[in-house]
Amino acid sequence: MKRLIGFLVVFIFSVSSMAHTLQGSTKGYPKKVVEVENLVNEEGKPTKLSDFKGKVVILYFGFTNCQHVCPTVSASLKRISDGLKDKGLQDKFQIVFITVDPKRDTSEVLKRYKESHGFDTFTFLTGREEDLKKVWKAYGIEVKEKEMEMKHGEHTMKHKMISHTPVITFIIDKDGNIVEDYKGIYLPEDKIIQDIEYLIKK
Ligand SMILES: [Cu+2]
Repeated sequence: MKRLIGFLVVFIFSVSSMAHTLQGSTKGYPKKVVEVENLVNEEGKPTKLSDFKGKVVILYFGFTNCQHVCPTVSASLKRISDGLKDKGLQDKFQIVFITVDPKRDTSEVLKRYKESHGFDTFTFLTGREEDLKKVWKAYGIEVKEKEMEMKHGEHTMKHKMISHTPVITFIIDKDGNIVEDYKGIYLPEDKIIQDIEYLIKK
């Protein structure tokens, strides 16, 4: 009887740890990540995605001057980060932001951005436009720059607007495979926390 109970406990435990299904879009995954070349982080230190091997990585693209989309995603990821920290998993994951605006998002700007928002579990990557273009393309991120005329009183000023589509957040497992993505601005935070906790413990 004892052996049977022991067996059942092990059985139920292994079934329950296997039972989690990733809740994002898994079509076309798992897929090995495309490595980034010649990028630096907010400290100006050369950084590659493989530096985070052994951790679950949340990868997304944006720019610090973005008015609506990126701040919404970043705030969501910060709450996800806090949720994972509450579970004691602060050393097991890494959030990676890659800029789509290398002209303005220098390491110094990114460092200030990181510190002023308390994004301590984030790293912010930038580099030369020619290197970033390859990365955007590999991840299907379309970046467009357009000039917009805006009226300020009697003056008309030209503003550079960057638009980036689609908004996509990639989840990368400990071995460097993209296993799923979440599209759109409003991330299902609880689901992502569950997915990442599962991938960390897997
Ligand atoms: Cu944005």
